[in-house]
Formats: sequence, C-alpha cells, structure tokens
Amino acid sequence: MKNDEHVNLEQFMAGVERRNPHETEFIQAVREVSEDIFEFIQDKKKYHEYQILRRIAEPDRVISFRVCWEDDNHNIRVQRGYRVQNNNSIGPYKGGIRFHPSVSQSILKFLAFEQTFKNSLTGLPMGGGKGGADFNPKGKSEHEVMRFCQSFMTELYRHVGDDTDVPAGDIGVGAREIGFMFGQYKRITNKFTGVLTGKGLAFGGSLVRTEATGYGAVYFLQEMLAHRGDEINGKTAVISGAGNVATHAAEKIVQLGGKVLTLSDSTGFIHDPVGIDQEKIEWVKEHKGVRRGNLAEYATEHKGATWHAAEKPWSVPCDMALPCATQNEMNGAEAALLVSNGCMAVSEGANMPVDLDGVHVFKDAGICYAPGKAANAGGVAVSGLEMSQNSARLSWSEEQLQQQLKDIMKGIHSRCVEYGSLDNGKVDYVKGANIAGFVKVADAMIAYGVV
Ligand code: NDP
Ligand code: 2IT
Repeated sequence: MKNDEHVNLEQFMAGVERRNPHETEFIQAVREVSEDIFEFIQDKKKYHEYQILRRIAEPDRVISFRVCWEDDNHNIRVQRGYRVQNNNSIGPYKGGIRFHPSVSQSILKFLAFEQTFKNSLTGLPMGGGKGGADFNPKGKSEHEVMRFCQSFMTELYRHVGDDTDVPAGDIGVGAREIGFMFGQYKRITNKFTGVLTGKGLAFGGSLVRTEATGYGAVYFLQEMLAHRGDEINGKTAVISGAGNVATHAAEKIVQLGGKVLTLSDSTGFIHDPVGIDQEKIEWVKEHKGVRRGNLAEYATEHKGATWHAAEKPWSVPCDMALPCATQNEMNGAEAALLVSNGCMAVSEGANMPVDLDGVHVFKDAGICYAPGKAANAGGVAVSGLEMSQNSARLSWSEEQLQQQLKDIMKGIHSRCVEYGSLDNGKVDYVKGANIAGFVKVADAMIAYGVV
C-alpha cells in the first residue's frame, strides 16, 4: 500500500477537480480542509496508506430523486431532491435538509463533507450527511409546503432511519417542515422513531434545539475571547441573516451584554445604531419567521434604523462579526474591510460563509476566527442529544440541555486549541477544527480496513 504517499496538495486537488467537474462549492470545501490536513499527515504514514482524505472526499453515496407535487392551482410541479451520505464511520449519517432554489449537488456535497468534520468535533457519535431540494418555500401556501414535504419524504424514507441517517432542518426547513416530514415517515413506515431531529416538543423534539446553533456560535465566540482574556460584554456585533441561526445568535449576544448593529436577508440589511434588543429580535422572529414578511419594514417600524437594499452588512464598523445566512456571503475584500474597521473576532453561524480569500485574510490578520464546522456545531450537537433522548424515550430538562450545549462548545474549543495552537500563542481555529475533526473519523476508518 504505497499509493499517494508523495502526492502534494495541488496534485490531490487536481484529482478532486477532475472527478467533480463544475462542483465549485464542493471543491472549495475540500481545498479548505486539505490545506491543513496535508501538512498534518505529512509524517503520518498510515493516513496516506489508507487514502483517508481521498476517501472522506468521496461521499459514500449521493441519492438524487424526482419530487412531484401539485400546487394550489392544480399545476403539476417537479423538483429535484437529494440526500448526500458522506461518511458514517463514527455514527449514523446526520445533517440537515435545505429547501432553497439554489440547492445543487455541489452545495449538498460540500455541506455533507463539512458536516462529517463538524459532527466528529462535537464528540458525539454522528456521521455526516446533508439533503435538500431546489424547492422555494417563499410565497407557497401552507398546503403547498405540506404536499411538497410529503412527496419528498415518500422517496427519502427508504434511505433514512434512526440508526441509518437522521436528517434535521437547515435553510428553508424549520419546525413546520420537520413536522410534515415526520408525519409522512410515520405514516409510511408505521414507526415512531427518532428519524428526524428538530421535531416539535409534543412528538419527541428536544428543548434547546431551536436556539442551539445561534447560542452555540456565541458560546464559541465567548470561549475564543476568554482565551485572549477578553469578553463579549460592551462589544458591538454585525450579524447577517434573519433566520433561525441569526436571530438566536443576536439574542445570546444581547444576553451577554453585547450590542447587535445589523441583521440581513437576501434582499439587503438593516442597520440599527442604538442596537437590536430582545424586543426587536422578537419582532424579526415574528415578522420574518412566522409571517414570512419583508425585513425592509424593520426600518419603518424602528426609529433610527436604516435599510440598505441589495447590500451586505460588512461595511458597518464592529468589534465582532457573525455571518449567519449562507455560503460565500463574504469575500476577501469584505473580510479585509471588516478587519481594517477594527473587527477582532468572527464566529461563523452559517456553513462556509467566508470564501477562501476571506479565510486567508482572517488567518493572516491573526484575529479570533472560528469556522462554521466548529462555531455552528451546537445545532447538530443538540440534535445528537435529541437522538439520545428519543432512543431512551426520555425528555431532559432545559437546564440540563443548556449546560450540555455550553460544555460541548467548550469541548470543541479545547480540541481546536489542542490542534491549532501557533508558536505566537494564538490559535488557528480553522486548522484546529480540521485536524481534530479528521483524526477521529480517520482512526475509525483505519480500524475498519478497506471498506
Ligand atoms: P433560515 O432559513 O432560518 O434563514 C436563512 C437566512 O439566510 C434568511 O435570512 C435568508 O434570507 C438568508 N439567506 C438564505 N439564502 C441566502 C442567499 N442565497 N443570499 C442571502 N441570504 C440568504 O436558515 P438557518 O438560519 O437555519 O441557516 C442559516 C445558515 O446556518 C445556513 O448556512 C445553514 O446551513 C447554517 N446552519 C444552520 C443550522 C440550524 O440548526 N438551522 C445548524 C448549523 C448551520 P431570505 O429570508 O431572504 O431568504
Ligand atoms: O448544518 C448543520 O449543522 C445543520 N443544519 C444542523 C444539522 C442537524 O442534524 O441538526
């Protein structure tokens, strides 16, 4: 077993690009991880011999299927559904489902790849997967969403299961959609099992799951600052997004004494110099989340706030930034602008929100920078706790779960410090997260032999 021992990063990436033509997001995610892993495995023969990185970067399987549904005007509509099962070496495939018109095989492969490292970092027994469809829930009636979810699950059910693959929510998929999908799974299989997480509390859901990703991203930020002898209290934050992750990140920043200056959606951002407090966050949750309204109306409802159509919030000077909307929402120039305006900490609530140029800007500037696979792992971690509660047919208390979430984020921070500490005393959290996530999966794969 000698192959690839002397292949360098560029030769490896050339192979990834050749095998995955046009899958730009997937190639980007593999490169970001490989930059660190290549250096780490240089003197570790077993990882070369077993071709571990090459194997993690090839999903176990990609399932793609047709989803037909009927809209309210009796038109037959056809969408494309997917489930990417990337790696189940350390537990059942686990990861969200995204409904958004931009969903493609490349995006779901990148998300399933990232999820493999993220889930490993949590310390819980979960493999990596991701799914979704190019369905746009915006402007659809409740019944249209229900029919779509039912049709989606009518195919997906045969590929998932509580010991096989456990999906959850992501962009465009919240408690409502999970309820429709869980109902259809139960109906088809006649089984009440923990096949999905993020369920309603009445049917096996876990307390704290809704808040977990946003809160977790702020706990991680808190840990990074504490490591440098600093704190959130008194600092300003720029946040993108106005969905589940963004609103809960904002909530926790406010609780810890920080001031939230912005939120955004796909049409622009709001800037509220006096701060977006809990009452205003509730307004956003209700207006965007429940009534599915327009964020621009925030500026007419709240004195002093301004609306910036078709712009991103990165030009607003701040101490901390939390990108919580979507992939590649910040480029190198925007990252550089944040740093030059004094931003000293970035915690990614979204998955891969900063492009590779931006990642290098933050690394070179030496600011506290947490990649999504570490910072946003709180969501999937509480999903893992939901799976445990479902298996035991128990529900744990809010207090217990809040504490577990904090402990898990602390644990992830420690693992990043273990593998990412630099000679200058700072921590490269990208490197730390990549290596710590990799080692556990790699060692399990070696134990299984060549399968
Ligand atoms: P939501 O659907 O609740 O909210 C998504 C937010 O991002 C909305 O404000 C939306 O704006 C905005 N957005 C989505 N797509 C785009 C786009 N292409 N351009 C600009 N803005 C966009 O999703 P979540 O809050 O759950 O997810 C946000 C991010 O966090 C994603 O990257 C997701 O993968 C990640 N994540 C989520 C977890 C979870 O538990 N939910 C766990 C870990 C990571 P609009 O309303 O205009 O579409
Ligand atoms: O990106 C993610 O970690 C999620 N969307 C949550 C996945 C999960 O299984 O809870």
